[in-house]
Amino acid sequence: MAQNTSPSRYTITAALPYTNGPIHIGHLAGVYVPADIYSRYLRLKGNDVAFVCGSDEHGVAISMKAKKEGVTPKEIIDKYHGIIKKSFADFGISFDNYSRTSAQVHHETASEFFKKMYEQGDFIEEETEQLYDDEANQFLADRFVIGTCPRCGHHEAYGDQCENCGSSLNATDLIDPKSTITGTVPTLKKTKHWFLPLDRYEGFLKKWILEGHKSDWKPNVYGQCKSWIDEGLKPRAVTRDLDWGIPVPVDGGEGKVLYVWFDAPIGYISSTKEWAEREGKDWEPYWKDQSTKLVHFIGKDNIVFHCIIFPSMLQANGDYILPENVPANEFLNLEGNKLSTSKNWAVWLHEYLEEFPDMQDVLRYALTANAPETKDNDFTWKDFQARNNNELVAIFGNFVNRVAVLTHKYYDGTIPAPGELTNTDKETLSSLKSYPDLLSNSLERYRFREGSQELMNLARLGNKYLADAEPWKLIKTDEERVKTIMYVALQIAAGLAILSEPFLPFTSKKLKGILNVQSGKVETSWASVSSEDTLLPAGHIINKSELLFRKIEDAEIEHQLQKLEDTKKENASTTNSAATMENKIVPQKDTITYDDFSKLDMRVGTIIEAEKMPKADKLLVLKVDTGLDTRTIVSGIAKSFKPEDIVGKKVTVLVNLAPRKLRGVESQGMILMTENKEEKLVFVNPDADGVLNGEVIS
Ligand code: B3M
Ligand code: ZN
Repeated sequence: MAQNTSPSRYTITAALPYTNGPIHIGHLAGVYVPADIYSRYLRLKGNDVAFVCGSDEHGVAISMKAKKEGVTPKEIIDKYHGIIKKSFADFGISFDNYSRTSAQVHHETASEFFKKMYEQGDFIEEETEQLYDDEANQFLADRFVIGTCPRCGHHEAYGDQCENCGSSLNATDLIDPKSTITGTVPTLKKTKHWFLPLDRYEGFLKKWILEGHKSDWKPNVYGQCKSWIDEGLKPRAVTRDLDWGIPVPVDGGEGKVLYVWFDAPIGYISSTKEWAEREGKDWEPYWKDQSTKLVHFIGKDNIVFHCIIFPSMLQANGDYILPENVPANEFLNLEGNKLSTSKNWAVWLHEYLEEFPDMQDVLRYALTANAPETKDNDFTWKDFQARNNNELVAIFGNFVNRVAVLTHKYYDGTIPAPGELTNTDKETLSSLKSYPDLLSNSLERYRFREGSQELMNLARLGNKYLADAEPWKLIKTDEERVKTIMYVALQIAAGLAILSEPFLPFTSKKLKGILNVQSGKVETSWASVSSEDTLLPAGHIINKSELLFRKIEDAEIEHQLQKLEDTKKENASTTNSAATMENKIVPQKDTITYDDFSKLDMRVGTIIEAEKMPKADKLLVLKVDTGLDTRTIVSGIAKSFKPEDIVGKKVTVLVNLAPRKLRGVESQGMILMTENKEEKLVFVNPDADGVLNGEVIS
């Protein structure tokens, strides 16, 4: 299990966030905290690490946001680049470089990359028909078209996806498409694009992923890759008709830009270049030396881009390395619901820090301890409070505080020389020495959650050691023994200071300050914790204790839950008023008395026969068993139901409506209907099985 590998060169990337909004706990938990833990850990082990990221500033998401806010895309990216970059710094995400895809170095790098592939004949060119807005004089990217979903009939499906039924669509499939820019009906216009023929890379991908990474990639990642490859890969367009992005740098590319998913991953390379330039290093070994380990940290929705498309691009280009691993996470939910920027269902990092100042590590810890590594997971404020109060405060903080306070109380802060070690002392110290390997074992397998629990186990070891030894009692009877106990406890505290750094960087720094082991003073590498030499020698003087963590009160948690409740209410009222505005909700009618109501005789019935009314496309003639009798009812539901589908359905019937003739057939009652969210008619259905026909509805 010991990972005594010699230092290596690593290029660690974290997905480039879109600059169309601030970032929230989902981003942190899924990508940036694990990437940061991993990078910090690798550095502590003496590896050569380039941990790079940057803002993803192209693509339709940005132009849409700009249109919505009535500003330029540049204003949008500048605003959110600033906010996002600050959040990362505030939470201690230790990027070696945080760049942006609007940077010149990136435009150049991405253009060169495209040009090289173009010249090598790696693309196919194809003319296709795309939707065009004649009034706005532009082609319509998928998200700029809405229309009716051909699968489910939802009226507001986007050109690339229907959010109602989840189907992925082509803009040209939409029924009654409309441009969201001008509201006009788009026309079809021919346009030329460059495609990356992914089918050419099938053999390479099969060998590299399906044969090469079956056992070391996470099952969710491997599984997604496998199903993409098994389905057969098709050419993907890598250019778009848009005015925001990196201009297509070849003949015929005027007015077109690189597809955002073509340029964004190249952003990792540009960010590395920017960093190397600043540090006086050579960027190339980080991307081209076969011994370099490239690891991409991403969320599960980005798997295909990082495991199939970008590697094919790297492979085509020629001399790049491929990722060694892509430890994608699943999604984090918040209090049982999907995180959503548009619904404001999120804990925004900048807001969190206003309410829990200086408590970055608590969030980092809670998100890691509950990370969505193997399945989607739920963040709850109660769990956050429990992780803090029961683990960070009660175990980690309590232990460290006792050690520091007692060392000052008994020895004015000087570490005492130990006497003879008991078996328990020896076992405790040897257990401490096993922690670097234990943690490495978790971290090298990208099990950050498990790692965070191992770290807490080390704090538990210390806490239990002190609680069992009770130096505060023993000091009255056996001062010599207390020296040994405190000596042992201090070593554990030092071990915690070092090993907690990847997980809790702010706490680690504070604790190193308390123990007076800031860099250079004593050895604080990962390996030092398991070495034969003691971490804190007798005679070393420590500083005064400071509290590492504070308890979180119930009222604080209730306040957060209340905020979420308010969000829910706001969302409900905006959807309601939006629906009323679109005339979906009919205004309430005049008040009636109970007597008026009680005149309605509504019963449960069953449709026993149904047929189309000849020459009427809206009407069905039904025979309904009402429990009282079997009667004929003519119902205007033919557009929503086929006769054969509704025989046997339980329905609600207004039985004492005065009979009237419709197309010569007497209708003796009325079936109650409503509309579902696709504006399709549905029965008002007595849903209890076994309700008898004729049962009165009240
Ligand atoms: N910006 C998508 C996302 O934020 C995209 C990632 C790019 S990584 C090269 O999910
Ligand atoms: Zn649909």
